[in-house]
Amino acid sequence: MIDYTEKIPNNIDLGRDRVLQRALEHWQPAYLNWWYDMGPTESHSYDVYLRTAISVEPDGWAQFGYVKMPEYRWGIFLQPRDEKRQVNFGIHKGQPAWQEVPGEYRSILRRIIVTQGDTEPASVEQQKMLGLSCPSLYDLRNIFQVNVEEGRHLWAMVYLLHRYFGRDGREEAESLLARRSGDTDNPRILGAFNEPTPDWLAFYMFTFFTDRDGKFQLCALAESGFDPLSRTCRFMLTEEAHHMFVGETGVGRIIQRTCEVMKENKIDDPSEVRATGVIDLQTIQRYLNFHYSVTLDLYGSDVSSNAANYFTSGLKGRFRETKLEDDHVLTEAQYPVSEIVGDKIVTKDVPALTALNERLRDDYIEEIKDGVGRWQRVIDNAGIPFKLTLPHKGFHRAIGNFAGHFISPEGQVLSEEAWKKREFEWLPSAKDYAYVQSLMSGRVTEPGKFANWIAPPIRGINNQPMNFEYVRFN
Ligand code: BYC
Repeated sequence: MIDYTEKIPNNIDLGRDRVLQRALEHWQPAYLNWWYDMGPTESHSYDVYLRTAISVEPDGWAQFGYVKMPEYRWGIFLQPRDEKRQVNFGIHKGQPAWQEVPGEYRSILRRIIVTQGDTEPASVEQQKMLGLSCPSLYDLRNIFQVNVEEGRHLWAMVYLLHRYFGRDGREEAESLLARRSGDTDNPRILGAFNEPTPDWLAFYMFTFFTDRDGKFQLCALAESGFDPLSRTCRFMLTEEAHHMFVGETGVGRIIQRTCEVMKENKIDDPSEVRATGVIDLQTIQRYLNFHYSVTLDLYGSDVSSNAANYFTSGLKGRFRETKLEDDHVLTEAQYPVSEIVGDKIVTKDVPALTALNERLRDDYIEEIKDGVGRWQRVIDNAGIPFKLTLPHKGFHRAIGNFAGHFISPEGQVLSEEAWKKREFEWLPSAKDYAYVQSLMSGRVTEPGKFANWIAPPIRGINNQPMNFEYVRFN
């Protein structure tokens, strides 16, 4: 059980490490200032029906109740230690898992933790304004839950920086509160975290596609030989599942509502569909293309010596590393990656060690396919002949072998001119964004009511009725 009477709730016996406790208590007000400044707009006095972790045990960690978000009990929770755990891959395979940072890997480990940590506040910043246009109290509560948990994930990484990296860790922790999503002078580290999330369709796409990158990266870090990182990520993963649920069901409910309206009115022309105040399936496809492609970039270059180093040193594993049946060293293995030769996409084998980013991206794509298949079923069940498709892996990429090339969603290599001509058949245009945002000009706050462009969920949060007052505005 977690003791919530402490200033910083934790299950790491923080009270016994005065230096660390003081450092974190010093960071805490800076974090709160950041939250007041960059957290959800106008939300500080709302009572929100949130879930809070009360223990790290798998079956009993969630407690629901009304909380004012600035009073949310952000804290430090690690999965319990397994004394027998080893480094399970790379050149240190078989050694006991590290409880302290191995000196020779200090700087790369810090870099991984900082990159991970940086995404968490970034996503809160990206979503800052969305509460003002929520489609229901249910959805408003869900975005707030996602936001406070991203805040906690920042705490998770800041704990590691403070506890294991001394002064430069403390400096990095401060920088995590100083960078800003989309800022020209001091942006967030990774590309997708500087893109705006301007509306709720973008938010649901983000939580479906980009939070799932979070899941896969956390799974890879949960395999780390640096045990505190592994234990932290394992607990973070339990929170991540809800974020992807919000994204998948959010997009699914938008699709469902569109299909209902198309059927009712016997229409399929996008402009007629728009005239009824819902989002046409073509626009949903363009948003999908955008969020999928910018998220694929988050896995880094297809061939990466950084990724090989992370693995060989035992710092970052593969997805489900310990379940894989091979030598976990990969000095001999090969892995296929794509590249462009002339006007063709060709596949060639490269040393598997250098292709670990690509491999994780491929694991991710498999899971994405299933989710998109579930959206497709909503359309099929309505009897509408429309196919949602995942664009080719090389479409609209800015990192890796496809960067600088112009690939169509079907996977043809085009000239820049030919691609640009069709860009807004494939990606949302300013007009698409303007239309989607025109539907979301105000918020729906009556309990049990939903905006016209989205279907209600199947059930409420924590089995509450649909007309439950998930947020009280005071
Ligand atoms: N944007 O060797 P490469 C989440 C840089 S999401 C900008 O391929 P590497 C969440 C790279 O830094 C998960 N720059 O890179 C989701 C490098 O720079 P230098 C976040 C990029 O290191 C929703 C250069 O390009 N966690 O949790 O193999 C809501 C060469 O690249 C990008 C992590 O990412 C980019 N997209 O791979 C909230 C895990 N990609 O050295 C939260 C930690 C690459 O030339 N991060 N670059 O200056 C990592 O493991 C790795 O840093 C990456 C990149 C997989 C991201």
